[in-house]
Amino acid sequence: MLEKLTEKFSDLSRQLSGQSKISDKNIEDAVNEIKMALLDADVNIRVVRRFVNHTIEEARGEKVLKAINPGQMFIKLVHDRMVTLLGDSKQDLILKGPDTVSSILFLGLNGAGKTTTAAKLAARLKSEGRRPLLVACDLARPAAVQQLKVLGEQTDVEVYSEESQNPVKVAKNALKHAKKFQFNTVIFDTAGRLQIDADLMKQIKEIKDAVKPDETILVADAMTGQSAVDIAKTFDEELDLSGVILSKFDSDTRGGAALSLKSITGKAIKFIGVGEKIENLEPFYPERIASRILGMGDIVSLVEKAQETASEEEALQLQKKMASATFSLEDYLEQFQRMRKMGSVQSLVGMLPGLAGKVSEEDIDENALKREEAIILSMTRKERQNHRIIGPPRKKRIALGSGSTVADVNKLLKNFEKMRLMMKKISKNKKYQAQLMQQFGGMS
Ligand SMILES: Nc1nc2c(ncn2[C@@H]2O[C@H](COP(=O)(O)OP(=O)(O)OP(=O)(O)O)[C@@H](O)[C@H]2O)c(=O)[nH]1
Ligand SMILES: [Mg+2]
Repeated sequence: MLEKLTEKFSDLSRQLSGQSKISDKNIEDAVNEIKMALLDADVNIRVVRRFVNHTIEEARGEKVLKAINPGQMFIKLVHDRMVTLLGDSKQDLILKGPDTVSSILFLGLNGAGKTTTAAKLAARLKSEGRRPLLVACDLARPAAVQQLKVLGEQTDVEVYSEESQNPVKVAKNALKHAKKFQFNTVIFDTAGRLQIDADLMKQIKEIKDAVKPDETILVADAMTGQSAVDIAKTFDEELDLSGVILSKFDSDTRGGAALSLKSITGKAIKFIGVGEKIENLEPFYPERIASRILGMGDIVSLVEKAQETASEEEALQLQKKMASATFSLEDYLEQFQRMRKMGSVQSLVGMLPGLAGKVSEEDIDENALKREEAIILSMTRKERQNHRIIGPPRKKRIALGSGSTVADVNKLLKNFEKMRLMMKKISKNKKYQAQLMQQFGGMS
């Protein structure tokens, strides 16, 4: 997913993050590289220009915090702009309450992934407690109804179909069926065409007028880059989309569609398809994608932390501690309690350069973190400040106090020790960051 784009941006972030001074010339060079990377990713040229201009402007106006080097600050700025490009925040489907029938109309070109995505979404909504009904309105392709039925069986979602050549009629009857049998979310799968044509538009308009959907969703193939955006624009002008699902995001190495779509069409990407399986549909989180692209979620949170919670002095001290391996369990505890306050489950580890993108929020086991916290809380202050004094009797006491085992305590101490060493090496030698963190990522 987005391998090519990520590779370029991660390289750039790595170069920049080591820079202690940022001059106009640096900025210009970096911005030029960003420009090339975005164009290479098939991002719309207007979007690229705007991105570049804004970044330069902001970089010059930015107040640099003492605790963060200017390179890191600049990356944060690029990250934020990228989040904006991707659509700011996650956008949910807007459906009615469970006692009323909501409807979702799927449309898009041939082979974009409508039918598969309809089934994926139905399965997802079902797991969230809604009662979905899939409707086969693609009567153009003989096998289409059958395809949906198979998917319906797989997901245990009922499929409404009729022996008819009139999709509008099928759609209307499906709504009646839904009311009668208490389905509350009706998803209409429609026929695609090889390209946008008047016939296709007319047919979908008729269906749309008949069902008055709560959501009109375009399914577009992410791999087609800018042409996915052009398609979205045309469909939106004709049919007023409420959102887009980018399918085949797993196979998209460049990311041009995702990065251009919001600015060009004003429509949000609500989900991404990340594989052929039913469960391969994910909400679209601009923040996570941007962090992944930059490979620098770490620096972003470091800067955010410095800006939002810790004072500049505190952050500086923390960095020094990391560098000299005097970072104690007490600091560790304080850090992740602070993170929790900020509503993020990302552990301190996730803040370290090179690990970003490798650890997603889903990977972090919240329970494991709570266990760790319980263990550290069972230590005395002295033990937290110097974990080396913790011998077998202390371990036993800590295990008892935290409802864990001596093995758990050992594991925590071992991991902490490794992390400290790693922090020291990393802070000293930025070149090896990625490499080291790779090892570290495989440790737990
Ligand atoms: N890798 C990957 N493949 C996908 C994804 N979504 C759909 N596909 C595949 O794309 C192909 C076309 O999917 P369909 O759901 O049949 O597409 P459609 O838009 O309904 O096609 P028509 O009904 O013919 O217009 C299938 O082989 C799917 O398995 C995705 O997110 N990732
Ligand atoms: Mg189909």
